[in-house]
Amino acid sequence: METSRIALPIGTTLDRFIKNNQEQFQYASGELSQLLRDIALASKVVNREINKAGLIDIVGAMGSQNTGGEQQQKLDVLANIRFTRALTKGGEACALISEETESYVDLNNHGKYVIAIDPLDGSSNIDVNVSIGTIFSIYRRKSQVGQPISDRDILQRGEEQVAAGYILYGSSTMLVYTTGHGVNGFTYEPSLGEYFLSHPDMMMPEDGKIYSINEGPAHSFSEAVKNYLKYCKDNNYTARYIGSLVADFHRNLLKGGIYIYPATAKDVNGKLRLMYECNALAFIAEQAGGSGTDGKERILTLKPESLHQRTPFYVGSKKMVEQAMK
Ligand code: AHM
Ligand code: MG
Repeated sequence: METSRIALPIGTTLDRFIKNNQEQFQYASGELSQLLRDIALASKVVNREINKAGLIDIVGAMGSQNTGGEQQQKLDVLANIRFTRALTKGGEACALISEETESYVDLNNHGKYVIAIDPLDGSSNIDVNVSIGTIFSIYRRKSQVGQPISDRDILQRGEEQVAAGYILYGSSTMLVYTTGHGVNGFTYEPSLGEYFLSHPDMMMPEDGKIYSINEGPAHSFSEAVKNYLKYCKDNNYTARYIGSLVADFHRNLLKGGIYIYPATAKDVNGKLRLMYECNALAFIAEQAGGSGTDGKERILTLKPESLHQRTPFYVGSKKMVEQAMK
């Protein structure tokens, strides 16, 4: 059932905002709201740890690798533990898909939701005090509660997300999320330990002039991508690339822009993961008037075949993505 958006003033706490908007959600029984609160709580703990990163022994590599063969940072592992713990205690989720674990983790089999999360994205930026983020997608489980979890629950298309969001640990910490009724951003006030509504009803400019891409491997991009980059330069666009997906996406959401991680000769499906990086951001982009594609198809209609599947990713202002696709 579609209900109209309830406008709340800037400064409204996240808790109140979630509660007041609960009836927009078709299964409004309070569990999704609780899940969002659990994620927000874990993000506060992670935020606290990130802020102490230089002082205690939590910077640097673990000496282990994640499922994609990338070096795990100590904070990657810590953040994964914090989110897993919060979601386990909360009891609303039956399964957790994480960048940091090979297969999904069973949580409470009576939970109605499946969560996909990148607990700490851009973690190679931790040691150098550059913004990093958490990305999450929430799905309704398909099987009956109490039944065994199956691929049907886990490998859902992005268009089946019931909520998605990210936390940006930047010059201030922000939580941005959607439940399919627009996008709202909340800024964390550390002395009060609360998120407050600071960016209501976020809309991405329809067009922009910022392009964000790691051009290092440009020699191995397709001719189409090379042509688009030439177009950006010929039109005096501005290049901005932080190397933290959440931070690059957030800037483009506010200012208008396109983020591209294309296929390369080394990574034929690109680098980013469909289930816990691209789906959430594509959903947010669309809710804010932008779009997200793999170069051929809308990200949200791609059918995941495996948990850690990668995909090329073009996301941002609608007209810029359209131009890139030309
Ligand atoms: P991660 O999940 O291992 O942190 O990798 C994802 C990150 C994104 O945040 C960022 O946009 C991208 O990798 C940067 O990759 P590159 O260094 O190849 O430009
Ligand atoms: Mg990541």
